[in-house]
Amino acid sequence: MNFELTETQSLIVKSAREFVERELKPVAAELDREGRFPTEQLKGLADLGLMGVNLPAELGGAEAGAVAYALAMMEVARGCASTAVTMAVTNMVGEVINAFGNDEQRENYIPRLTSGEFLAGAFGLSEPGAGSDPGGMATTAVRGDGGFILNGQKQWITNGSKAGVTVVWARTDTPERRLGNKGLSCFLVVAGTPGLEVGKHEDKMGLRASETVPLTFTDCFVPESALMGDIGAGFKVAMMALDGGRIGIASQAIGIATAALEAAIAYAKERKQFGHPIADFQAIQWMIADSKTELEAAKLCTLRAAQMKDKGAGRFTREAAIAKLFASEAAWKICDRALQIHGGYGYVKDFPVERHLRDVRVTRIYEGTSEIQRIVIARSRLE
Ligand code: COS
Repeated sequence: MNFELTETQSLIVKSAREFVERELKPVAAELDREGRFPTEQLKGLADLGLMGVNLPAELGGAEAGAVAYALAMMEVARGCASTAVTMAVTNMVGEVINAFGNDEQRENYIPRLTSGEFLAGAFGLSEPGAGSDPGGMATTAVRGDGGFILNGQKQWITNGSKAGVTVVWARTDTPERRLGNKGLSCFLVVAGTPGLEVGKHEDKMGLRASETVPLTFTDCFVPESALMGDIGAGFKVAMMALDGGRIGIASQAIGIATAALEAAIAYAKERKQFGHPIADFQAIQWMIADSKTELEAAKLCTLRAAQMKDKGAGRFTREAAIAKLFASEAAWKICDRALQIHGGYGYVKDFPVERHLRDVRVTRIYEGTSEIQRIVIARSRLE
């Protein structure tokens, strides 16, 4: 086991941290307040190679690996959680195309995602009636002349209207012979394709500068070349992409919690009650100690899963689920304690912890709820 960072990993962390201090932290509260998509900031991330951290250099990626990606995500989320989720989904889309796309798809899409020509990518798996159970989705792709015709609706799509390309899952089995999760296939749908309509922006509790929309497909024709991977193999593509995605969300949760803990420590040193900074009181010290301990444990779980991914020695499904479950649940508690340390000031928008608490909540839900992570972990022990 090696806890030292490589030169490349250190460089990625350093450039992400500098960017966050200079470009993200100063504007994060404003982006949240105005619900403004971080267009300029994303271009800055692309210039640093952070829109394709674990993608090949020949396709414009940083080729720095999954550990470097997790560390970069922690830094970016420490500055602005909304920008971080936009970056996370774009990296995930680049990686899924790299892993499952053919050469033409890789060369067509990945350089545009990594360079920032495409502001973002999107991942179209969930539906109004299929969240935790993607095998029950209803969107269909029926073979037509020279391609497929998509019909259906996708829900909770991060970057939905901003994405140059969206990975869309649809049923390619027939109504007469439904095949459950073996009846799904995967398509690359470019922005502006006729029949693809973006719905109303969700008015979310947190991550308000990120975009979440439904997408509707009405007789939406995509050419044969849009099919990614084999017919019927889409479920496994989604699961494998989510294994990596969950490391990203664990890292996002850690970044948000780090910012909350930093804010709590600064406030505790400054705020005086009973003639002392509240940091002198053991009740506050214990909260800080518990938060720091949980944060370090979350980082270890997350970097272990990322290291397994980097080694490429097989599935890291359970480790990614452990990281996502532990980091998101711990981050929620850390943000709550940070708010508690701020007292009444934590409950108003003048201090950042209120935003951190709102932002972190969804990490226990998206890319697989905590309950789904527990299923994945338990199954891996019981099988
Ligand atoms: N990597 C590779 N293959 C995987 C896999 C993974 N991570 N997870 C499952 N598979 C394979 C299984 O090995 C199985 O293959 P075989 O049929 O060849 O044996 C197949 O996929 C079906 O797996 P399983 O029976 O476990 O599927 P379930 O329908 O029971 O679903 C869970 C399993 C619940 C884990 C899955 O549906 C899930 O992760 N749901 C949450 C989805 C999610 O995160 N949604 C949020 C969307 S993004 S906001």
